[in-house]
Amino acid sequence: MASAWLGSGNALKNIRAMLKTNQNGGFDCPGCAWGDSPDAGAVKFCENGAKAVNWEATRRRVDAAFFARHSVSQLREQSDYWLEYQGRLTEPVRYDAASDRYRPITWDDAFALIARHLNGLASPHQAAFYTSGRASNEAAYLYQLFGRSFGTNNFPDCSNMCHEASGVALTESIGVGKGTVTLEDFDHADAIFVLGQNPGTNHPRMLEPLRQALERGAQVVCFNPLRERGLERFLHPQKPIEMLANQDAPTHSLYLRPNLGGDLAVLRGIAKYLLQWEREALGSGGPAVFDRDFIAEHTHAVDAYLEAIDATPWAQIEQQSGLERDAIGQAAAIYRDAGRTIVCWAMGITQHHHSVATIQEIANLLMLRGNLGKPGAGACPVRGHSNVQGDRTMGINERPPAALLDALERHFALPMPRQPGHNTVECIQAMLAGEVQVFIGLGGNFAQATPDSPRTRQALRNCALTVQISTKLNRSHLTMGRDALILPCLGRTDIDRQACGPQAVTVEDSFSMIHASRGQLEPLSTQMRSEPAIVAGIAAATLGKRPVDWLWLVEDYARIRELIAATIPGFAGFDHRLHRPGGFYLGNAAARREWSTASGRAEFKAHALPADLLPEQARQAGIGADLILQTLRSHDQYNTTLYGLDDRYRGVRGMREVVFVNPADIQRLGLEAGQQVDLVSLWDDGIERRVSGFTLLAYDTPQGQAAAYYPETNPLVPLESFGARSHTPTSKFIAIRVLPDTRTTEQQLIASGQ
Ligand SMILES: Nc1nc2c(c(=O)[nH]1)N[C@H]1C(S)=C(S)[C@@H](COP(=O)(O)OP(=O)(O)OC[C@H]3O[C@@H](n4cnc5c(=O)[nH]c(N)nc54)[C@H](O)[C@@H]3O)O[C@H]1N2
Ligand SMILES: Nc1nc2c(c(=O)[nH]1)N[C@H]1C(S)=C(S)[C@@H](COP(=O)(O)OP(=O)(O)OC[C@H]3O[C@@H](n4cnc5c(=O)[nH]c(N)nc54)[C@H](O)[C@@H]3O)O[C@H]1N2
Ligand SMILES: [Mo]
Repeated sequence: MASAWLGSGNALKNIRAMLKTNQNGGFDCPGCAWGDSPDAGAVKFCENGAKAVNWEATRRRVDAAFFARHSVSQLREQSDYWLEYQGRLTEPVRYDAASDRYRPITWDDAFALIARHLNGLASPHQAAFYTSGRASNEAAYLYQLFGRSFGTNNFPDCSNMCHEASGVALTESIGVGKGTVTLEDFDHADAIFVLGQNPGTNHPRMLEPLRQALERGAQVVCFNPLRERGLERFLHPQKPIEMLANQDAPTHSLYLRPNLGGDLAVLRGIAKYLLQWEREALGSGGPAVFDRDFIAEHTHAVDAYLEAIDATPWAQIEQQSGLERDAIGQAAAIYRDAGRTIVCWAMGITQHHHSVATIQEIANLLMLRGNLGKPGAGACPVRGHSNVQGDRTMGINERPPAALLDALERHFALPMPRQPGHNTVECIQAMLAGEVQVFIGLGGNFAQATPDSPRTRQALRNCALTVQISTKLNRSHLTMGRDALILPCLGRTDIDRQACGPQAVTVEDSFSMIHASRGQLEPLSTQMRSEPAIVAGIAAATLGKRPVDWLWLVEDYARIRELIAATIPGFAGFDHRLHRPGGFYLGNAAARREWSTASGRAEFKAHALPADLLPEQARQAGIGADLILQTLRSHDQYNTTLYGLDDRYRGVRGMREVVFVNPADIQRLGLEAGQQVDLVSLWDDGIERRVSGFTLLAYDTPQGQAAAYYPETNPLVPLESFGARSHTPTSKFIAIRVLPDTRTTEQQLIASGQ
C-alpha cells in the first residue's frame, strides 16, 4: 500500500509547503491542536502532520467523470481507505436517484436547492448544522450566525464526541471550559501528568516538551492501560524512527496502568494520600501539603470534598482502578513533591460515563495544591482537531451561553433562538424520529465518526436533504437523504482567493493562541470554494441580506473578523493583532485566578465513585461481559481518514480489523490468538450490535481490558451509552462478548480478498 506521503502524487511540492506549516506566513497544520512556540527553530511539524498535509494536497481528483464512472451502490462496496484515496472533490454534485449517481450541479442551483429545503421546513429546528473541528474561525462564525439567524441552535459538532466533558467539567469547576496553560508553562513545570492520551501518535509535537521536561529533572507521570510507545520514551517528533530504536532517550518517571474508566478512582486515591499527609503535617507542624492560602482565598466547598475523600474506601479505589494502593501512593508523592504541576488528558478520560466527574477530580487535585493560575501549573485538556477549540469560541455550541446570544442580538438587531439545540447524539435521535429533515455537515464524516453506525446511517437516510461540505470522498457522501449534495471546499493548504485578493483564515490552538493560516498551494479546480464562501452562498440564498450582506462579507475576511471583534469577548482589534508573529493569546480568566463560577470562586466538586462502572443496561443484558472494549486510533489514521493499514508502535501491519486482548483472557474465553472472532456489545434494548471477522491479537493490556480501532468498531457503541451531562458516546468503555466468527468460509474468503 502506498504511503500517504508518496501516494499524493505531489510529494515534492508538498514538502515545500510543509516547511511553511505552522510558521508565520504559512498555513496552520491541519493535524492536531497542539500549539507551537513562535521561536525560530522550534518544531513546526511532525511525521503525522506531514501525512495530514500530503493527504490533503493530492493531485488526484474526484470530478464529474469519476462520478459518471461509479454508481453510489458501487462506491459503497469500497473501503474507507479507497474512498479517500481517490483524491480531492473538485465540483459540486447532486445525487440523482434514477441513475444512482452524483451529477454536476452549478453552485447557484445548489444554493437555491438548499434554500428551498430550508425555507420549506415547518420549523427551523428541523434543520441541523454539524461542524467538524477543521473549520476556521471565520467559517465557523459565519455558520453559527447563519444557523441562528435562520432560527435554531442545532449545532452538533465533533466536540460533542471529543472534549465535551472537559468543557462541561471545567466551566463548573473553574469558570472556563478550556485549558489554563500555555506552551511556555511546560518549561516551568516540576511534574507533568498525562492521562488517557497517546501523544506519540496523536500529538507528536507534545513529545518535545515532555522530553525537555525530563531532561531538566522534572517528573512525567503517565496513566494508560496500554504501554504506549510514545509515552514510554520521549523522542524527537521529527525523527519517529528513533522512537523504535533509541534506548537512550529519557523515559517517564512513573507509568501506571489503570483499568478502563478507573482514573476517577486513581485520582481519588491520590487525594486520599494528600489528605492523610496534610493531616500529619498539621499534627507535626511540618510543611503543608495543601496550598492553604489558595484554598482559603480562591476556592469554595472544600469541606464537602474532604468528606467525600474520607468517605471513599481504599477497597473500592483498588477494585475500580485495578491498581494497588502503594502504586497510587508513588504518584501521590510525586504530586506532593512538585511545586508546579500540569495535568494533561485526552480521549481516555473524556469518553466515559463518568468523564465529567473525573475531570472535576483533576480540577480538585489541582486546587488542593494551588496549581491553577501560576506559571508551570494548570489544566491541559489536549484538543483533537486543529480548530475544534476555536469553533467553540466562535459559537459552534448547541447550548450557547446567554452572553453570546445577547451580543449577537445587540449587534445584528435580530432575535436569536434561546431554546437549546441538538448535540450529536440528540441530532441522531431526532433524525431517527423524523424530527430533523435537513442535515448540513461543515466537514467531518458523520456517518462513520458517530456511534451505533447502522442507526446513524438510517438517521441520515431519513432526511429530506443532506449536504456535505468536504474536501474528500467519504462514507457520509454515500449515506444520503432523499436529496443530497456534495460541495467541494478548499482545505488549509489551498490558496483562498476572494474578490479582495488572497485571504488568510484564523485558528485557535489548545493553548488559546490565535494565529493566521494562509494556504500555499494552487487549488486543483476553480470550481472549489472556500468554506466561508460556501456558508455565505447558502445563507444569501436562504435569508437574502438578513441580517448581513453575506456575499459582501466574504469578499474580504477582515470584514468577518470585524464582526467577531464586535461580538466575541477577547477579540477586540482582531484583524490588527493577527499580524503579530506567532499570533496572540486570547487570555484565560482562570489562569488569572478570576473565577466566573456560581460562587465567584473555584469550586471543589465532591463526587462519589460510580457504584459500578458497568452501566445498568449492560448489566441487564444478562450474560456477564467477557471484556471491556476501548476504541482508539492507529498510527496510520486521522480519525475516520485512513492513511494506511499499519500501526507501527503497536506492531500491527496491514490490518485494522483486530482486537487486542490479554493472553490470559484469550485462554479464559477458550479462544486462540490469531483466530477470527465476532464482537457483540451488551446493551439491553433488543438491538443486536455485532462486528465480524476481527483477528484476535494477544497483547499486553490489563486483564479484562480490550482495545480495537475506531471507526470500525462504532457499530458496537450504543447511541444511548453516553457520558453523564457530556452526552459524549462512551467510546472507551463498551461491554462486549467475544465469539468465534459466525460467517461462512466463503464470506470470510471474500472479505479477506482471496
Ligand atoms: N495522527 C493523528 N493525530 C490525531 C488524531 C488522529 O486520528 N490521528 N485525532 C485527533 C483528535 S480529533 C483527537 S480527539 C486526538 C485524540 O488523541 P488521543 O486521546 O491520544 O486518542 P486515542 O487513540 O483515542 O487514545 C486514547 C488513549 O487513551 C488510553 N485510554 C483509553 N481509555 C483509558 C482510560 O480509561 N484511562 C486511561 N488512563 N487511559 C485510557 C488509550 O490506551 C490510548 O492510549 O488526537 C488528534 N490528533
Ligand atoms: N468509537 C469512536 N468514535 C469516535 C472517536 C473515538 O475515539 N472512538 N473519536 C471521536 C472524536 S475525538 C472526534 S473529533 C470525531 C471526529 O469526527 P469528524 O470530525 O466528523 O471526522 P473526521 O474523520 O475528522 O472527518 C474527516 C472528513 O473531513 C473532511 N475534511 C477534511 N479536511 C477538511 C476541511 O478542511 N474542510 C472540510 N469542510 N472538510 C474537511 C474530509 O472529507 C474527511 O473525509 O470522531 C469521534 N468518534
Ligand atoms: Mo477529537
